[in-house]
Amino acid sequence: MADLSAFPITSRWPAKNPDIIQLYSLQTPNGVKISVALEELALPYEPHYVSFATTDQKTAEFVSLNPNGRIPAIIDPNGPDGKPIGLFESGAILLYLAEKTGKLIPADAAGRYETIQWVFFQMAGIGPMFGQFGHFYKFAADKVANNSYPVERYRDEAKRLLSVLESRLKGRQWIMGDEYTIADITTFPWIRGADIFYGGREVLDYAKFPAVMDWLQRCIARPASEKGLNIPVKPA
Ligand SMILES: N[C@@H](CCC(=O)N[C@@H](CS)C(=O)NCC(=O)O)C(=O)O
Repeated sequence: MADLSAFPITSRWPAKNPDIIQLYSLQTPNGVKISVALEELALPYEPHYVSFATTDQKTAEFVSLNPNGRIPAIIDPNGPDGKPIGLFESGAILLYLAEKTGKLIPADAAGRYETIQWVFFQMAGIGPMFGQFGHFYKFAADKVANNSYPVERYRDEAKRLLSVLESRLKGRQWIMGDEYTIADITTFPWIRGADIFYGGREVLDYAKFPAVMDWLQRCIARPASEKGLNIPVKPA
């Protein structure tokens, strides 16, 4: 049985089965990327619920794994050289899982880098810009009631990024063409999230991006991806 005692996070979230991947997460756009990937890969894993209501993500135990105090994070007891590895940053975790299994990423070098390029496009563009849009449009709307600039700034940038994605997806089934990859998995939860968490469908003109909308439905229609969107479940 793997010994995870070197990871203080396991004292707050004990591993029932320390031989499988431990996931520390919540059903947010960044969090579900990892449960979606793990479900698609059919890898055994143990999800742990990190509650924002009790700021679990800022506790000493959580920060010992991710000094940035944000979900998602994982421990893989069977990391490189068979040793346990802890990882944070959703893009890094997705790349790790894809390389570990040789799945969800093309085998050829050019396709691999092209996929990584689109993963970075989400990580550096869609995630931060959509996140700021959601902040000002929904969560801090009262703080900018007298200043329309923050919402306009991030709304327009989010729409610009959607138009880049629209061009890429026109005539393609997935971001990388015929293969469903970590580029899709890192991106679709954000497009879905801006609608269901921020109520941004109209203000972001979703109807003007039909290729993105059709692709989003294809992503969600995948049984493993759909399952991953609902993990981790809040403990009773
Ligand atoms: N770049 C990071 C961003 C992680 C992130 O912002 N996670 C959010 C949830 S989607 C979070 O933990 N927020 C809680 C907080 O900021 O305290 C990643 O992709 O893993």
